Amino acid sequence: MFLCLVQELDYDDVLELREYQLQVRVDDPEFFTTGTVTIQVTDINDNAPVFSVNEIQVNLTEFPSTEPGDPVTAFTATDIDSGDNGEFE
Ligand SMILES: [Ca+2]
Ligand SMILES: [Ca+2]
Repeated sequence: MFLCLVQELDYDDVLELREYQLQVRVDDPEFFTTGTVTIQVTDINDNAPVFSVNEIQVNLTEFPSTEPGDPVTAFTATDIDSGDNGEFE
């Protein structure tokens, strides 16, 4: 006996389940037994991090109004993968 997937699994889709519990049953002519199959979907690193904005323009004044080490700008990025798969630098 075996189970097979009928559709793709997507851990990162909030509309999809991350755990499935299936009740299974086997019969012979006189008896049967039942069991539970629990399937847990695990995340993989299948999404790239994305910037909060696609382009940043910065105007800086030349030295000596600015110096090496001065902050230039700040930006953020996110990654919808979970745990280590959602880490970036
Ligand atoms: Ca993922
Ligand atoms: Ca990722």
